[in-house]
This record gives sequence, structure tokens and C-alpha cells, in this order.
Amino acid sequence: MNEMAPVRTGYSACPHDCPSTCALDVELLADGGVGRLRGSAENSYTAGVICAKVARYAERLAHPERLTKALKRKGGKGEGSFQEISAKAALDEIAEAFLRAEARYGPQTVWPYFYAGTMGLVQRDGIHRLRHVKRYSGQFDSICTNLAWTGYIAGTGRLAGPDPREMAKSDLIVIWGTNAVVTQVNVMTHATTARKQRGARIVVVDVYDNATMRQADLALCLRPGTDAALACAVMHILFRDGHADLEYLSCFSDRPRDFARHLETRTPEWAAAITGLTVEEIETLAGWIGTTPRTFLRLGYGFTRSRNGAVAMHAAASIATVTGAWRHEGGGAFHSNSGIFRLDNTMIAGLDRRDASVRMLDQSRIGAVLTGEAADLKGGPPVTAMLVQNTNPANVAPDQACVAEGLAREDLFLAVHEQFMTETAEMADIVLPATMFLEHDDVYKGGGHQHILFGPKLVEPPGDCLSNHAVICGLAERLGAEHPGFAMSAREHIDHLLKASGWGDLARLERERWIDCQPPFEEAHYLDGFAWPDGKYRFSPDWADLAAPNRPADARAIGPYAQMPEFPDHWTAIEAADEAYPLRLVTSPARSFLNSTFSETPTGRQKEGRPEVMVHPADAAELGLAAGDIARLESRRGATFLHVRVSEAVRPGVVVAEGIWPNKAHCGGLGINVLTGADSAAPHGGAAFHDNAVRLSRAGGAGDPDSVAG
Ligand SMILES: Nc1nc2c(c(=O)[nH]1)N[C@H]1C(S)=C(S)[C@@H](COP(=O)(O)OP(=O)(O)OC[C@H]3O[C@@H](n4cnc5c(=O)[nH]c(N)nc54)[C@H](O)[C@@H]3O)O[C@H]1N2
Ligand SMILES: Nc1nc2c(c(=O)[nH]1)N[C@H]1C(S)=C(S)[C@@H](COP(=O)(O)OP(=O)(O)OC[C@H]3O[C@@H](n4cnc5c(=O)[nH]c(N)nc54)[C@H](O)[C@@H]3O)O[C@H]1N2
Ligand code: SF4
Ligand SMILES: [Mo]
Repeated sequence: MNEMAPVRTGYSACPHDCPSTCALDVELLADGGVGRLRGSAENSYTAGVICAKVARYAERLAHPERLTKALKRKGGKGEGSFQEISAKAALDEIAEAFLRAEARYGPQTVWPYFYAGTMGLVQRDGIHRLRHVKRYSGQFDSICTNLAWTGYIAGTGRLAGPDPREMAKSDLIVIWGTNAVVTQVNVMTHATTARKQRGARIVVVDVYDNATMRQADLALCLRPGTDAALACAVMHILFRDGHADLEYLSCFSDRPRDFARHLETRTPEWAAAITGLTVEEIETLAGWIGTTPRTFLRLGYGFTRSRNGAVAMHAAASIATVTGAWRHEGGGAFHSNSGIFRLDNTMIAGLDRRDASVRMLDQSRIGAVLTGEAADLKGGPPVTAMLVQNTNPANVAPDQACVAEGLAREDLFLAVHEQFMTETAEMADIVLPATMFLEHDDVYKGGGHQHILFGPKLVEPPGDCLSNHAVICGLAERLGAEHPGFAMSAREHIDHLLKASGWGDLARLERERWIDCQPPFEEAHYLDGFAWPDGKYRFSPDWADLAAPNRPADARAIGPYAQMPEFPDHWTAIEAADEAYPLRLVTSPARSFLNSTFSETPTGRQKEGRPEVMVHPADAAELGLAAGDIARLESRRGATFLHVRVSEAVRPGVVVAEGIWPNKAHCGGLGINVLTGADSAAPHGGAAFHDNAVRLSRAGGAGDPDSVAG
């Protein structure tokens, strides 16, 4: 870290894929470098707190392994041998390859592939403008939010909820399926304020004893994929004990009587057998919720990354409707505020040029798409050219073996625009060096809160680094793609976006740093009705017909949606453990990494140690495993190797591997996502990262590695 005294403070916003989207104060140093980053104390959600990994961002910004030059592949694919070329020559090469591919197979052979490595609206979404104008294949964003968003909207009709700052005014906060201490630390700021100021109680529902669980007054550690059973039993008790608000239900819900009847058999004993919780734990949770009007359910993503995840989310949100908690300040069920901003991004994303007949390829099924599965190609040409921005599919996408096979195809031209030589970039024909957020202008919106924030360019980028916007515009020029958005600067885009959306203009945002877009109380709490034509919360959703936000335009529903239950219920669609694969694996987030990011920084790696699998002592004993052993962890899709950590933090029968380590950090060189499945979860797709039946044994079979790689 640079020890020079800061000369001034710059204002920014965290660009990473995290619901907290923190407002940042950045120490700017005399030498043009960056010192420490801090959470803005004036921002009502950030409230002066950020995570440790971003506080030490200087380490990532000035990392010696950062890409600063464009590279062209020299040796065979994936061999890692590149030569430096100019950025201009690199853009020329990409454009030529795209035009060649298009001439042979038509425009849909080109697949721009991207995700949320930066959440900046200009830098992230500009790639859409290029693809719409060029009629390249589209991407159906299924990897992260689909199951969660679909499940929440199934009930409320809208992806928005009570002001997340109201958590500080709650008397009971149920943190459900999010390891907030690790993944969105600001949730804890507001929850602990409520605890300190009002004596609020905190409940945590997770599958292992993690950092958030350790903050809980009631820590509920259930079996993975059984959350809907817990929610149903809680609602059974609420009806049984007279804590269901029948008057509210008759005004504000669709079929309350049928639902109550459905719940009659969902007893705490029934749920205890499914979840592994005790009847007493379930009764305690239901008793607290039933007697606490200001109950705030803070629903995360983790418990939806299962094949029944949409049903689980819907079931948990339904609790707030049964009690009518929505009516109270500090009450209700919050998952995301992504639906409140009403941003018109036509100019950034080139939506005026969208053609609904162009195919959408499933992001999570990149392996199947690249290996030419006919159903995944939707009757169109093979994908023979790609530009990847802000994502590292070789590492993070499910069914990794298939992804690796696809990326290795000799007839695939791959351009990767990156900050580091990721395992995806290693497979590229052309690598372009990317700016980091303090080196370009952008605008951000919260998912876990309600602000639009400004992130201006504060420092100069090193070497030949290009912003995503510069790459997209540079390619458009070479490809003959015409749209007014290609001639605008990032600042002009921000100004245009704000004006088009009714949020003022860039001058206002620059002056005020952020805009608080929180809707009025009545609307946020659905007191004027839920966002369906009849204004009623749906206990019985029409799963197939839901207008999920990321839903592909060309599919009604995917995954086994016809089998989805009529009402919230335990849906057995998960990959159950069986004799061959007797354990359940959850791939939870690591504190010092953010997806695949920060695994390149020395502090991040040092803090996380090495890839490990947490195994309960009873399972370890039965399998003859000791702490520090190298274990072979195998699912129906493949096997990887990691070190054993024997720990009481996990339940018997459940193993947890924290963090998406680089594949090569694992003994044997195959990453955790070799184990996860790319089958589409119902009803609208999504990857079930935490839903795996696995078996575990001591490494040592023929071909097994016996020492740590790297
Ligand atoms: N430090 C850090 N921060 C991150 C990330 C990271 O990788 N590391 N990732 C970022 C991204 S992209 C996202 S989308 C968010 C996601 O953040 P979260 O909403 O927190 O979701 P997950 O990270 O998937 O998992 C959260 C918790 O869910 C638990 N879980 C898994 N299966 C179940 C289940 O069946 N039931 C219940 N009740 N719990 C279960 C996991 O053990 C984990 O503790 O975090 C962001 N922030
Ligand atoms: N096993 C397992 N796998 C998972 C998950 C899990 O819980 N378990 N979580 C899943 C989830 S929720 C998600 S969201 C995905 C995310 O996985 P990824 O999409 O890979 O996410 P990130 O690591 O956030 O970002 C990827 C890359 O973006 C680059 N980047 C950042 N900013 C910029 C920029 O401005 N320009 C360019 N060109 N590049 C930039 C970073 O250097 C980084 O390499 O992973 C999924 N994979
Ligand atoms: S908590 Fe999330 S948004 Fe805040 S600084 Fe850390 S990664 Fe960024
Ligand atoms: Mo995510």
C-alpha cells in the first residue's frame, strides 16, 4: 500500500457485483495513485462501512500482474503464450474476425458474452448496443438472479420492497439465505443498529455456521434446499395460533382460505423431518414472527440457488403476507430494489434497434452452447466468435468441463477484455486490457438499497487499458455499426440516461453524488396493493406465465415448471443425496473474494488460504478423512480435489466449499464448478450452484494428484 499522504478525496461508488453498491470516499495521492478507500459516512445506506476487500483496492489497482497491453495468441489455444500488440491492432483483429464469421454463418454466429464484473450501466450494458445494431446473438442472463427474482415477483408482482434502511426500525430481522457479513456487509450495519437501539432480535437461516450465523439470536442451520418447508411450517403455526391477519389477507391476497387449508398438513413435525431443524426451533421462529409486527425478512440469493429455489423465495416472502407485516414501518419482506429505478437505457443498450426474433443464448449454458447442443443453439448457427467482458466463465459457469471443451474449440474466435489474465482470458485469441472503475466514468444503481450513484474517472489508467465503452465504440466503427450511442462519451450517456429517466441530469448527480430513489412508504409496502391487476399478493402464482425480468423473449418457461407446486411447499426437485452420492455440497461465497475477483490479490489469497471442503467430524471419521488430507470431491458431472477441513460448522451429510478459487488453485487444476450442474431450473432458468449431490473420498486413486498444485 502506498503510504503517501492523500492530497484530496475523490467520490465514487463500488462497481462490483454486490447488492450494497457502496458510496466511496477515495484517497487520491500526489503521485496520481490511490490510497485507502472508505465508505461514505453521509450516504444513508453505506453509513461509513465497506468491506475489507474494497478498502484495500489500491492493491488491485496497482497489481503487478494487471493487464496493461493488448495481447495476441502466439502458441496453441490455452497454452498461455501471447505477444504484445497495439490496442488499435487488437481491435482491428477482432473486427476482422467478427466480419469473417458473419460472412460465413450470418450475424448470430457472434455471441457477445458479459456479466456484472462492473455494474456500471454505461460500461456494462453498452455491449447490448453493439449486438442489437449488428443483430448478434443475445444473452439470457440466468447465472445469478433469476431464481431469486422470479420467486419474489411471483408473489408481489414487482422487484421492490420496504426501504432497506427500515431494518434499523425493526424489532425482528430474519436474515434468510444470505451470508450478509461476507456478501453485503451493510445489511449488518442496519440490523445491528436495530439491535442496539431497540433491542431487536436477529434470526439467521443458513446451511452452515458462518460469520452471519454467529451474529444471530436464533441460528437456524437447515438442510440445503429445504427452506420452503420451514416457511410453510412457520405459516402453519401463524394460522394455528391466530397470528395470521385474516382481514389483511382477504383484502391483499389471492386465495388465503385455500392456502390455509393447504398448510394444515405442513406441521412443524413435518418440516422438522425435512429441514433437520427441531420442532422447538421452528416454533420459536414462528412465535417470534407471530408476536412481532415489525418483522423484516431480509431475503438473500443463497437459498434460491437450488432447483426449487424460486419456490423457496416465494414461500419465505409469503410469511410477511400471512402476518400482514408489510403494513408496518420496519416490516415486510425485502429482496431487491432493482425494480424501483425506472431507468430508460434505450441509448446505452441500443434498445431502439432490438429485434425480438434474434435468438437469446443461455448464459449458464455456455458449455452446451459452445459444444453445439442443438437445443441450446435454437436452430441457429454455431457460435464461432465471441467478445467476453466483465466475466470469467471458464471459472464461474456451471458444468465447467463442458465449458472448457467449448472454449478450447479451434474454430472459435475468442476476444476477452479483462483486467487480469483470468482462466477465460488464457483461452483467448485476443486479450484487451481493461480500465478499473476509478479510471472511467460511470453511473451505478443499488440492488440492496435505493440510490443511483456517480462514479467519475479519478485517475489515469495504466498502459493501453481501454474502458468497455471505448472497446464497444472502437469495434462499432470498424464493423460499420451505426447508432448515436457510439458517438457519445460515457458522461454524455450518463446525462442522457438521467434525463430520459426523469432523474435530473449529470450536473445534478455530480453535485449531489447520489440520488435517493426510494418510492413512498405506501408504495414500497404495497399498501396501495401488490403489483398485479387485482392488487393481491399471489400465494398461488402462475409460474409459467410470470413476466420474469430476465426471461428470454422466445420461451414461455423452461425447466420442469409443470411440476411446480400450486402453493408454497417443499418441492423435491433438488438433487437429493443417494447411495452413490451421499453428501450434499454447497458452494458458498468466500469473504475475501467476490466471485472470481480478488482471488488475484495477495491479501485475498492469503486470507482465504487454499481451496478446502468443510466436513463434519462424523462424516470425516466415517470416510477415514483427517484435517489437511487431499480429498476427491465428485458429483455426477465431474471431480475436483481440495483439502479437508474437519469442522462442526457444517451439518452431518452436508459439505461446504467456500469461494470460487481459480481452477488451477485446486489440486489437479479443475475448479469447483466441475461439480455444479447447468441444467435450467424452473420456471425461467437459473443455475443451482448450491444444489449438488456429491461423494467424498481420500485422494490417492490412479491419476489423483497427491500434492498441491501451484
Ligand atoms: N465476499 C463476497 N461477497 C459477495 C460475493 C462473493 O462471492 N464474495 N458474491 C456477490 C454476488 S455475485 C452475489 S449474487 C451476492 C450473493 O450473496 P448472497 O445473497 O449472500 O448469496 P450466496 O452468496 O449465494 O449465499 C449466501 C448464503 O446462502 C447459503 N445457502 C446455500 N444454500 C442454502 C439453502 O438451501 N438454504 C439457506 N437458507 N441458505 C443457503 C450459503 O451457505 C451462504 O452462506 O453476493 C455478492 N457479494
Ligand atoms: N460454484 C459457484 N459458482 C458461482 C457462484 C457460486 O455461488 N458458486 N456464484 C455465481 C454468481 S452469483 C455470479 S454473479 C457469477 C459471477 O462470476 P463473474 O461474472 O466471473 O464475476 P466477477 O468475478 O464479479 O467478475 C468477472 C470479471 O470481470 C472483470 N471486470 C471487472 N470490471 C471490469 C471492467 O470494467 N471491464 C472489463 N472488461 N472487465 C471487468 C474482473 O476482472 C473479473 O475477472 O459467478 C457464479 N458462479
Ligand atoms: S460491500 Fe459490496 S458494494 Fe460495498 S465495497 Fe464491498 S463489494 Fe463493494
Ligand atoms: Mo451474483
